[in-house]
Amino acid sequence: MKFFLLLSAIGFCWAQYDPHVKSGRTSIVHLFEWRWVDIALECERYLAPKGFGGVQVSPPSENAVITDPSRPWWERYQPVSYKLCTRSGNENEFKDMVTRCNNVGVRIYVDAVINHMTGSGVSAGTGSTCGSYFNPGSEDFPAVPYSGWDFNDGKCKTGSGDIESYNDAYQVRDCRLVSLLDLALEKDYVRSTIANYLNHLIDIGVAGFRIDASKHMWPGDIKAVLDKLHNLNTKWFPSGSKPFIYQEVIDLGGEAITSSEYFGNGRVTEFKYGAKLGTVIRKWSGEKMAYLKNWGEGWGFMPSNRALVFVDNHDNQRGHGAGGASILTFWDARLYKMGVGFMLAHPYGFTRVMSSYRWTRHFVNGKDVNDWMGPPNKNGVIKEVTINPDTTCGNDWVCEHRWRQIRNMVMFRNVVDGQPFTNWWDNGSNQVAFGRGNKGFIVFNNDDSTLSATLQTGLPAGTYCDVISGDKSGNSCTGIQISVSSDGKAHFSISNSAEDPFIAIHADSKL
Ligand code: AAO
Repeated sequence: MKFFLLLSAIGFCWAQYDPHVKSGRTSIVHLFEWRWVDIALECERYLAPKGFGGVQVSPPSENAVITDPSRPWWERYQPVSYKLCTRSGNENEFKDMVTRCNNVGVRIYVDAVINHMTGSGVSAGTGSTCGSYFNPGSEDFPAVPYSGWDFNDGKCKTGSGDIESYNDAYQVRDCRLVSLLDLALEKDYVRSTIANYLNHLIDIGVAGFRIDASKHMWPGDIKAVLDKLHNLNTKWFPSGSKPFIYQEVIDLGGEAITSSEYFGNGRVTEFKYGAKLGTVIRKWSGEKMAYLKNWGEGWGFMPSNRALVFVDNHDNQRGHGAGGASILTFWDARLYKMGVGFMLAHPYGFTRVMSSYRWTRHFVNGKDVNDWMGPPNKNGVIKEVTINPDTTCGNDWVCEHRWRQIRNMVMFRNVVDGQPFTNWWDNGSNQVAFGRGNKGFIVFNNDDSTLSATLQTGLPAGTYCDVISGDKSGNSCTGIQISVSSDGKAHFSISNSAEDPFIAIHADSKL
């Protein structure tokens, strides 16, 4: 029996649900559209010292260069080959990034675009990030190579060849997503070609994959590809480790396809999480923070150990994908910090922090017509992520992960890792608090009046620094100080007009 338990424990740790982050680290960050050289530096100068577990990088595979509109961010979701050659950098730069990040214990997860190639309407030629020829009209991608035989045209039954209804699982998997040429993943040649691409990345040292548009592939076809994958590179990972897999499936309910169909392959993105959390923190639809008491499975979310969670992602922060207007982003910084703070304090799911760039929004009838705008660039070349004297980023990189409140909550999550959800308190409205065993405690005031309460924190007696209003610095706090008495209780006072109306303390912020 004991032997069996040991085997199943190993089975879990070595499996596709495990992110393979360094022990004690619990979150990853999506460095959207960053160059590989900047990510390598960020791993060394910031992510490792601040306790981040890993980075999701933008698709590294060669893509079509889109000129109308001019170089949108979404051109990277239109592959023309699997050469590691994009605006973020070339193969040598990619390898250097993976090596340097792994050497400081920060993992790299690749956004793998394997459901499709470019849009059918993109013009043929060598307008690609590495100069490879391709012809969407004749479905010819010689740099892979793929030809007409490798696409799903025969299987799709809609008149347009595109997905016309999300209520029909066959259309969603066999037809084209917004006219993107749909690969025939039932073919062994296609499966092997994709597996070769992913194995190349695994051998370089990546720790896993976000599988883009997973909803648009049959779970069995994804499994057939995963079954061909190598174990992770033993230079950095225990032998027998499988790549971490998280599949992008948007399931807000009410469609033919559900997230649970994909659990066998790995984790799945839980899109209900950000949509609901945004609604609660914005206080829309009669929602209040008091209702978060049973957040997680209690809200109809997937099992925690299958969920990849986030407040916003690169799509829904600009109106693409799903979630709608409730999604919190850096544009609503005050509410956003509370949302990310709540996510990182709460035990549910494996957490991903978003790191964005600023663009010029222009709303016409409620829609941002500039939702396509690519990263900060000069003549199309992505700009360097510069670091200001106050540690924030320049050149229009937002770097939410460097905001004190978010960076410190990433550390909070590391400190409370494995501790139970405890000592919930609420005022029946939008003042709530909870602890994580005897390691951490967090209090929110999202009401229109001051919070003043003496609460059981579960923490040992002592003086703690609030990591939201400041940091612990030597033997003092740069922000608010909280005294926990010998019975574990502490008094909290949070004005509803505070810059950040929440307070968080943990074992490592104790003086
Ligand atoms: C671009 C152009 C297109 C052009 C195409 C080809 O914009 O006009 O036809 O090139 O030339 C990204 C961009 C796309 C871009 C594409 C390729 O977002 O605009 O197209 O690159 O360059 C669906 C998918 C999901 C996908 C999401 C955007 O299921 O997989 O659309 N996300 C990933 C990436 C994304 C990328 C791709 C996939 C493609 O993260 O960046 O696209 O590689 C429903 C469905 C969802 C569906 C949404 C949007 O959602 O459930 O599955 O997502 O619709 O179509 C309520 C519902 C909710 C519903 C939502 C919206 O909230 O509850 O379920 O409304 O209707």
